[in-house]
Amino acid sequence: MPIKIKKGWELPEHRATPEDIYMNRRRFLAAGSGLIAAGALSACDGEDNMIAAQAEQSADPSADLYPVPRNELFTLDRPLTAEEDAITYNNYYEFGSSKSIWRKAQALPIRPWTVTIEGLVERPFEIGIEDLLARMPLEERLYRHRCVEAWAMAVPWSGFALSHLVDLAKPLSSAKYLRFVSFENPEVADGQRASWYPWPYVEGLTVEEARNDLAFVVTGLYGKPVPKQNGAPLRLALPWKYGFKSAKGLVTIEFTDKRPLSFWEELQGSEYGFWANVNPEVPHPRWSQASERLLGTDERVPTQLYNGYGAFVADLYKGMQGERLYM
Ligand SMILES: Nc1nc2c(c(=O)[nH]1)N[C@H]1C(S)=C(S)[C@@H](COP(=O)(O)O)O[C@H]1N2
Ligand SMILES: [Mo]
Repeated sequence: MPIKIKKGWELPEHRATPEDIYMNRRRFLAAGSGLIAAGALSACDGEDNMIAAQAEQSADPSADLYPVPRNELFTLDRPLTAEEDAITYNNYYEFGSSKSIWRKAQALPIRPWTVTIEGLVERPFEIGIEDLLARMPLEERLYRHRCVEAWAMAVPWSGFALSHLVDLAKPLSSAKYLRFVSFENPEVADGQRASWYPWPYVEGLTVEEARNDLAFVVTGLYGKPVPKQNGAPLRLALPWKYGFKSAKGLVTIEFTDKRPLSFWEELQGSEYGFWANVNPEVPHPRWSQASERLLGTDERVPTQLYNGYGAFVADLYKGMQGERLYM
């Protein structure tokens, strides 16, 4: 790695708690009293943007699909994170390296949105987001989320099991991996004008991981379409892995026989690998992974192996001693 690039998540993350979460709180609550207020409050401060963001969410053509039935198989060991925290504290480097990108993310056009399925499949195809939503069995799941930076949340995602999308894609038996590619649009995403990042954002899974019950494609959050800052219209939720694996704003899924090189692995392979399974006993080279900070309350709780999801996924990694499974 010739150059060492400072990433947001290299900063001590307690310093990154954005004051604006608290500053936005009052107006956020006011927004609940009716979107009619949005017009009346159009003076240009950030708090009004929150109202605008919520208006966009309810203008989302998929809004009528939500809420969807909850799958009770997935339970939590902690309270849900407050919605306002989960949707105003984000990682989305396309829009910058700070946690406060939710305003900027509103610039991303999410309709029309086409997903391309390509590579080692019976027949490559493109599918529009509306069509995809209509074909997939939508459900809600309460999942924990553990960022490699050691903050964590617990949220109700809506979406569908990734295995359904794998079935739709009909991969050939030669396909061993899925390569997920996020949108590329530097005109609206100014983080993508920074040329030292290997855009677009790429992530990967084995086909076996993608077929695991836990692997989830997200289309909604808190019973509504997923906000742009959280990855609309389509992102992953892989709760046993560090958060960077759960790529947002997906436009392409390629089936391949080569292990994909992910965005962070390409930037800093000594610190961010392919497997990235959560393990409190394997520290990041520059910080401990033993505990995590809950968004909103700032409570510190112990981190669990596979983020507590070992019963679902531990078998995937049996007998893989040679691999760097936990970073
Ligand atoms: N395309 C894209 N996907 C991404 C990221 C990103 O920068 N770009 N950040 C990742 C990281 S590090 C985390 S922790 C989660 C954050 O998801 P959230 O903002 O919904 O909590 O998104 C992941 N997906
Ligand atoms: Mo993360």
